[in-house]
Amino acid sequence: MAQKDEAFVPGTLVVARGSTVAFPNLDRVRHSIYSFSKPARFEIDLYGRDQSRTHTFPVSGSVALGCNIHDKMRGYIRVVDTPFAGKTDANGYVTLSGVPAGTARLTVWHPRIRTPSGEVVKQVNGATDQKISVRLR
Ligand SMILES: [Cu+2]
Repeated sequence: MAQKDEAFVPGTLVVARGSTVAFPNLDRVRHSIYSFSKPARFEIDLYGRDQSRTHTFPVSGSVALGCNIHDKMRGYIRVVDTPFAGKTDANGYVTLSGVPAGTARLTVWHPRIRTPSGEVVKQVNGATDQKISVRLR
């Protein structure tokens, strides 16, 4: 999750629980990244150009990132405990391969979904549901 032109790049990252994420600073200015989100509360002291820091995410959930210096910087890390996860493309599509047959819970998360968890959950069947659409209000 780089910082470039005073923004997080990519703005949203999906990682497996237990992953360590690098935060390389590609800007000339210094950044100080923090999160107040329940799955990962942390703060990284100021660091400068071409330096990097890392943080490990042992708890699944949604993590909103900010920068103590640049208020407008927003980034998101979705920590998942399933191999069947992914980030949608610009059109809102994602392909999950190898999903086993049987019922499953499909969770869609977006920082601007207006539910307390930012999630919409749908029961699906891995054997028969080939294309699933979830309408977000
Ligand atoms: Cu910053």
